[in-house]
Amino acid sequence: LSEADGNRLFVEPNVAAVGALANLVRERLHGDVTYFNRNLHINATNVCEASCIFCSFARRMPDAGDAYTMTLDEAVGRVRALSNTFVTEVHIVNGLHPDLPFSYYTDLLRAIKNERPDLHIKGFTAVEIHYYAQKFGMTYEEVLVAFRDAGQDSMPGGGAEIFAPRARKKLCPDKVHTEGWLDVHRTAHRLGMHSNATMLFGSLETLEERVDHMMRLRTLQDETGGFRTFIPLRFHNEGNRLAKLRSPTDVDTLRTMAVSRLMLDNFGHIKAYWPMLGVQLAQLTLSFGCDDLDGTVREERIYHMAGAKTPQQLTRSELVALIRRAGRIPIERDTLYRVAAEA
Ligand code: V47
Repeated sequence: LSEADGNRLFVEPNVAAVGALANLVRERLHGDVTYFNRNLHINATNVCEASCIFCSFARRMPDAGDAYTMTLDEAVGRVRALSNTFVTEVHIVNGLHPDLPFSYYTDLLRAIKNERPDLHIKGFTAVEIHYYAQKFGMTYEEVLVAFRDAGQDSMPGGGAEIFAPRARKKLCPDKVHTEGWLDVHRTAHRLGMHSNATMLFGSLETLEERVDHMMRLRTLQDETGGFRTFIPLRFHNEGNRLAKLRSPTDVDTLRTMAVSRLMLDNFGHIKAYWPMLGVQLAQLTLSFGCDDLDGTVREERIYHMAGAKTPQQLTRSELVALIRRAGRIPIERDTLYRVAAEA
């Protein structure tokens, strides 16, 4: 599909038809299968130098009342607490802390691997990699190789926001620019690492800028083939400087999922990240192009601080039941979509 086709899909009045087209592609690729995993999230610090106007999680100053930075022991304690629990993945995303040494991150990776060698570490967004490269005078490759050697297995898709310069300048003026974000992922793919990509939708971007975002990802994926999953992230408006904007409607959300599935023909998976959607809407997305619900999650901070009313975690049996109720077949996967256990 061309960029013009993408724009047309966003304004086509018959949203059900757009959804049906996306469902066709989704079922061609995955049949009724819907993936989920058992994972945990660690946000080791909320101290962040960046001033993204949509963010409710970051604290600019390390001494702000509710700023926190976990000690290595505290962070590893999150993993240790699950030593008798089946989990396959830890998702690590942190603020851009101005004072932590490079060794904080490599020690964190090593300590988690040491505690649970079987756990896949999907950690550090392109924004973080770019920040450390600048701060410590390293190339993207040097940071990624050091992290990989310390235990990083793949990269999450965060920090992409909206690539179009007009919107990006407003949303996140002082974090990695579009070319940098793409180049970190290009480098990771070259080193043999897989990664995901996100899009923050429904704040102040235009519909054309959403399509532009997808086109840029599709082009890089044609070049490298290293992306696993695309995750459209629905904007939440509480506790940030965009509080006067409404969050996107459910219909807009379903349409955005569907257009993503249709435009990103070279992405294997479209993920409906349930903590930001709510369970019922997440179920509906499974007929609008999505084939993955992420995981059990446990303790999510970024969305809950922005007003998400979803639970902090879902159990495996809750995930299985909600996928079955949506008429799909649940498959528990690992991060790389290998079957971890059949539900
Ligand atoms: O990059 C921050 C987003 C992202 C808000 O790779 C917001 O599997 C909406 O990237 N409203 C981080 N969104 C989370 C993320 C992610 C999540 C789940 C799975 C994966 C994966 C990646 O959260 C940020 C930003 O785009 N975000 N604040 C907000 N108020």
